[in-house]
Amino acid sequence: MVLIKPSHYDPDGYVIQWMRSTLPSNSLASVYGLVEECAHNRALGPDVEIEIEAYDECNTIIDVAAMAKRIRAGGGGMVGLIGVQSNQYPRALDLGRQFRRLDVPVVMGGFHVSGCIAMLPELPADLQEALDLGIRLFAGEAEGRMAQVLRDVAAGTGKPIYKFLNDLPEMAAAVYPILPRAVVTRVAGHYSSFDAGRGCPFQCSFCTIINVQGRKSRYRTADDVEAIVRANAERDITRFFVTDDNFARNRNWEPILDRLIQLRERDGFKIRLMLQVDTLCHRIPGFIEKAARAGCNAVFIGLENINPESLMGTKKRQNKIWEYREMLLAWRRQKVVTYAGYILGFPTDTPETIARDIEIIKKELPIDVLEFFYLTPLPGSEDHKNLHLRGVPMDPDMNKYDLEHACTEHPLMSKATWTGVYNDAWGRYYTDAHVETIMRRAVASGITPKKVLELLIIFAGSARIEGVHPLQFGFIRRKLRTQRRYGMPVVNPLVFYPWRVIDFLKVASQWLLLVRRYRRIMARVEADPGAASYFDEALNPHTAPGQADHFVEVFADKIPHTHGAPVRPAAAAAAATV
Ligand code: B12
Ligand code: SF4
Repeated sequence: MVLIKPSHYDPDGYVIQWMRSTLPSNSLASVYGLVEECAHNRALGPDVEIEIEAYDECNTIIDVAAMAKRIRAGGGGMVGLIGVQSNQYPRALDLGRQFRRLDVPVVMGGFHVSGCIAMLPELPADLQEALDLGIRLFAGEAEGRMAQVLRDVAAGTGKPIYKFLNDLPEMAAAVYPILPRAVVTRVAGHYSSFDAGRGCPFQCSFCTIINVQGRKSRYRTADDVEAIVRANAERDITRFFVTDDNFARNRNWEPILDRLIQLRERDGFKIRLMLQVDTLCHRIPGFIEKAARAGCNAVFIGLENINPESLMGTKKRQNKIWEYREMLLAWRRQKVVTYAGYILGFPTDTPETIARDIEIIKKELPIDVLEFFYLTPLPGSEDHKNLHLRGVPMDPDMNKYDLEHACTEHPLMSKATWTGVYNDAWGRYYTDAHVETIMRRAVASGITPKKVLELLIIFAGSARIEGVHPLQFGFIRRKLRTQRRYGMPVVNPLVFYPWRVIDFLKVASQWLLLVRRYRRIMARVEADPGAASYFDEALNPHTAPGQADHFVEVFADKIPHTHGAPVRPAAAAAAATV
C-alpha cells in the first residue's frame, strides 16, 4: 500500500517540492495509522501481509514507475492519494493518471473530494474525470472504514465513490495518527502531528471544515493523546503540530492538557506543541496557562480581519476586535509566539482600507508573525456553494485554490488590484522597521529572540522570494524537469538546466541578503542595554476605563451591539442626556 500526500504546482507547472518541508501532514499520519491497523489485524486475510510506504510529496520525489514495480513484485496493492486539498487536486489527478496507466488501483480522499460531494448538487467535472480514469473517490472520514476499502480493492470490487459524509466516526479510542521516523525527519525540526479533536461550533462562511467534519466537537481522550505521545517518543519525536482547527473549542481540552503537563513535568517528556485557537480562547479560565505548561510555544490564531463589518459578513461573529490585544498579551505573558492569519479581499476591502488596517495592526497589536491569504471560495464552503449556485464565475483551475490567488471577482477591486494588494501586504508588514519592533517586543517579553528571528526570515521571504506561501515553505527548492503539469511540455535539458542554475542563484542570493539584514537587526536589538524595558502601545495591557483603543475607535461605527462590546462615544453621550 503506497500512501502519497500530493503537493501542487507552481505557476511554471513544476511540483512545489523541497529537501525539507516545514510542516507535517496530519492527513498522511492519520491514514497511515488506519492502514497500519489493517496490516496488524490482517484485514486481507491471515496469509496476506500488508506493507506500507508513506510519502509527502512536499519533501519527497515520487517515482511512479518504481512504486508500480514494487506493487507488482509484492503480488498486488494500491496507491492512496491522501488528504487531497482543492489546490492539490490537479497534481493528484496527474499522479493518479500515471498510476492508472500502469494499471495500479488508485483511491483518492481528502477535502476536495469530501467538500465537493458534501456541498454541491452534482458531481463536478474534475471529480468525474477521476472516475473516468478509474480512480476511486473516498468522501468522509476513514476511521472504521479502511479495511472495507482495502478488501474491496483487493477483490477487484471497489466502488467508484465511497460516501460516509453523514456518519462521522467517534474520535474517542479511534486509531491515532502516526508515521515512521524516516517520514517525520523529512520535516525540518522533526515535527509530527495529531488531531486531538475534529469539528468546530462556529459558522464562518469561507470555511469548509464545518461542512465536512461537522460542528459538533468530537475529541480524543487524554489516554489516547498520551498513547500518541508515547508512541512518537519511542521514535524519538516529541514535537507536535496539534491540527484541531480550534483547540480551544475541543471540549476535552483540559484533561488533554493536564495529561500532557503530567508527561512533561512528572515524566520528563520534552513535549513541544503548536496549537490553532480562536480569538476568544483567553476567556477560557486556565486555558492559555495550561497550554503553555503542556509545551505550547507557538500558536496560530484565526484573526482573519480587524474590520467588524468584514467579520460579520462572513459570519465570523465570534471575533471581537476589542479583545484582540488582551488575547495576544495573554499568550505573550506565557512566552508563546503568536501567528495570526489575515484574509484580504472581504467585500468592503479596498487597497486603502487594507493598507490602513495593516498599519493599525503593526502599531497596536502585539502579533509576532502575520500571514496573508486571499478570501477564497474553497470547494466545500458555503461561499463556494452560493457562488456556484448563482453561476458567479470562479477560476476553473483548482491549482489556484491555495489562498494565494484571486479566484473570483471582488466587488470593489479588479483582479490586478487585488493581486497588487496581496503582494504589497507582505512588504508592508515585514518592513525592516517593523521587524525590529517585533524583535524588541520579543526581547522585552522574554521570548527567545533566535526563534522569532528564524520565523521572521521565513515569513518575510517565502512569498516574496520563493513565490509560495510560508505554510508551503521548505528548505532548498527542488524542481524536477520531468515532473511537469499534465499538458505542459517537458523542457529541453539544454534550456532547463541553465535556467534552473540562474533561478537557484537568484533565489539563494536574495535569501542570503535577507538573513544578513535581519541578523544585523537582531544584533542591534540584543546589544541595546534598554532592550528588556522596551514598551509601546501594543504592549499596553490597560486601556483606561471609558477609553477605547485607537483601532477600536476607527471601527466604532461598525462594531455590532453585542454583549461586552465597547459602548460607542455617541451612544454613551445619548444615554447620558436621557
Ligand atoms: C493541518 C492542516 C494543514 C497542515 C498540514 C496539511 C495536512 N493535510 O495535514 C498545513 C499547515 C501544511 C496545511 C497547509 C495548507 N492548508 Co490546510 N489544513 C489542515 C487542517 C487544519 C487539518 C488537516 C487534517 O489533519 N485533518 C484531519 C484528517 C484526518 O482529515 P482529512 O485530511 O480529511 O483525512 C481524512 C479523510 O479525508 C480520509 N482520507 C483522506 N485521504 C484519504 C485517502 C484514502 C485512500 C482514503 C481511503 C481516505 C482518505 O481519511 C482521513 C481520516 O479520516 C485542515 C482542516 C481540517 N479540519 O481537516 C486544513 C485544510 C485541509 N487546509 C486547507 C488549505 C486551503 C491549506 C493551504 C492551501 C493554505 C495555505 N495557503 O497555506 C495549505 C496547503 C499547503 C500544503 N502543502 O498542504 C483547507 C483545504 C480546503 C480545500 N477545499 O482544499 C482546509 C480544509 C482548511 C480550510 N481552510 O478549509 N494545512
Ligand atoms: S472558527 Fe475556524 S474552523 Fe471554526 S468555522 Fe470558523 S474558520 Fe472554520
